[in-house]
Amino acid sequence: MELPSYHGIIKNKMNFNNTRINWRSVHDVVDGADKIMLTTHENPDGDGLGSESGMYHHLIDRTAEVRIINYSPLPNEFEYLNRDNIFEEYNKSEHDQWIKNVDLVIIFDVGDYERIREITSIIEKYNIAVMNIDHHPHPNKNKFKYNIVDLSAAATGCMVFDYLKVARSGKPISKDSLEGIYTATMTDTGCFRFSNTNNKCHEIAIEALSNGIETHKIYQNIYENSTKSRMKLMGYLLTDLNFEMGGKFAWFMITQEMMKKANAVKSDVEGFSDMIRSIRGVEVALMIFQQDDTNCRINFRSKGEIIVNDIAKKLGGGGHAFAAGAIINEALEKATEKVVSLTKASINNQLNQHII
Ligand SMILES: [Mn+2]
Repeated sequence: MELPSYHGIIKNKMNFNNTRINWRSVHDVVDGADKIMLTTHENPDGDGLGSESGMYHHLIDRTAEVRIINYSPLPNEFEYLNRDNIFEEYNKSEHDQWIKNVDLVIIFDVGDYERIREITSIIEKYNIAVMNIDHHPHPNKNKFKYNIVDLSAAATGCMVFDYLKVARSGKPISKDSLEGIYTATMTDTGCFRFSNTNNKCHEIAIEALSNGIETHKIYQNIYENSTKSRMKLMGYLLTDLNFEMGGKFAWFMITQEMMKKANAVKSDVEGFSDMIRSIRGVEVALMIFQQDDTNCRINFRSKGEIIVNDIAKKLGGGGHAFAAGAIINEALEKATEKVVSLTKASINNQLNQHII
């Protein structure tokens, strides 16, 4: 049954699904838990990791047991958030024993619940209460006991900031927490450049700087840490860029062969679609990444005129209006054909509507 659209607390299911969030009620739930696990999606980004770290450093002083357990390992560029070795990579035999007695799992920035991968099995097996804190759209009918969604938040980290303002009732947010929250905000706004950047993002930046956080070092850790392989790969894709629709639509492929030639790994692929979107005249950038012979990951970035998440949704994925993605279970050629023609049709459609 679909829940009514006014949300709030419905029976014992909390559902702030893009409605005004009562952080006090959220706090009551979190504060009532003695054993909390924090997690985020596979291939985690600065927002997921920063949100976890922001929340962790708050909870560690007040919750009996709290751990961050992620499906994927911590990417190198975020190692600075891991001074206290707070990030653990999920391992069934090592973690399930602990997870099964957890009171509350908080998932950050997940977009789609399935993106915590295998961790869903243990959660469901022991029927553990899950809180979703996210700025991606979720249906009202979802697997979360507590669904806390704010689509207007530039980053999930901004929601953690909101939460801590209430949860700490006036006590300042710690420097360690702010480092995570700043990381989340900076990365999800493309360093305060994207259209989602709002006052709160800059308030977070001010608070981080006031607390002595060296924001330029965070930037350097994440963005001036490119591997040589990544640069090589960039060279390959730049020589093979495709422009369509008078240059409004740019797309490129990353094949397994290119990966091999560049000696690149998965994490080297991040950020390319943002880069291609930055080209003058390009409204939509699309990456098609051949993960293996039967499987491609696609990634859309839009400058803000063209909505791209409905194309991603059609292909079984999702995301934000202007930044979305999907996995297509097809070989590269077929996947490319499909996604390029769908995207062209969608852009055409939207441009025609704009004219009228
Ligand atoms: Mn995010």
